[in-house]
Amino acid sequence: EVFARLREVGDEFQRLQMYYQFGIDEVSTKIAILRDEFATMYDYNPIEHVRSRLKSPDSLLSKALRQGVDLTVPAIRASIRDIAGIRITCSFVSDVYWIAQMLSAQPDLTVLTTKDYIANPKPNGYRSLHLIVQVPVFLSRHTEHIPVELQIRTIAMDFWASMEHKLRYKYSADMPAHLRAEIDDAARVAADLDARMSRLRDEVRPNPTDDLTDGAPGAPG
Ligand code: 0O2
Repeated sequence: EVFARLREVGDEFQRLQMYYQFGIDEVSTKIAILRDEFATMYDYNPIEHVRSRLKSPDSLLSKALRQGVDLTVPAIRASIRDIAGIRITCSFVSDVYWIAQMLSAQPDLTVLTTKDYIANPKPNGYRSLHLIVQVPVFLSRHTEHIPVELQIRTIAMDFWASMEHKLRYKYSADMPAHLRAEIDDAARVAADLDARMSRLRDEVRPNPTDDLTDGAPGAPG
């Protein structure tokens, strides 16, 4: 009896993983299309790297336990929105908003939440634009609506976040004060670098993505 139940749960989780991978595949294709179209039409690439990941069963389980979510597939699906994650890295801040706007405007994507940690950085200096978008995945017998977490950021934001993540992981709760101060300072330097790079780029040539996001909500001036 117990064995049969365990097997059932195992199968359910495997199916869950597959659906979320399909969600990643759908949104990744959209990103690749925008990237290729832009490279062809404007000889300009607003996207530097794209990386995707499916949350591992271990980290899914520990997040569910941490948040007091019932350990059932429906409860996990309803409460944990970053099972599928895609991180997009751009050169310039304006490109970050451009990608977000292009994806949000697609009729089959529904934006569930937006967290703009660029306009409002976290207290530790973390900057990034986070969107949870829901994409339909058409299967043989039914349609699944899959949430995908997008983290869109510049190279400088990404560099800072990966360093901060490593240090936080290494020191967990007791980060020495001088490291905390270094991280704060590095966040300021990264934000300054983004501002300088945007100014330099504007000198070289107007960015094609600027025209397309002119007057868009959330797009910087
Ligand atoms: P991992 O290992 O990267 O997946 P929650 O998703 O519930 O934890 P919240 O507030 O709903 O938290 O989500 P939020 O603030 O949008 O952030 C979720 C993800 O953003 C994190 O996932 C990190 O990847 C990244 N992030 C957020 N804040 C920071 C930060 O201060 N430093 C760094 N380096 N990354 C950050 P996970 O699941 O925490 O980690």
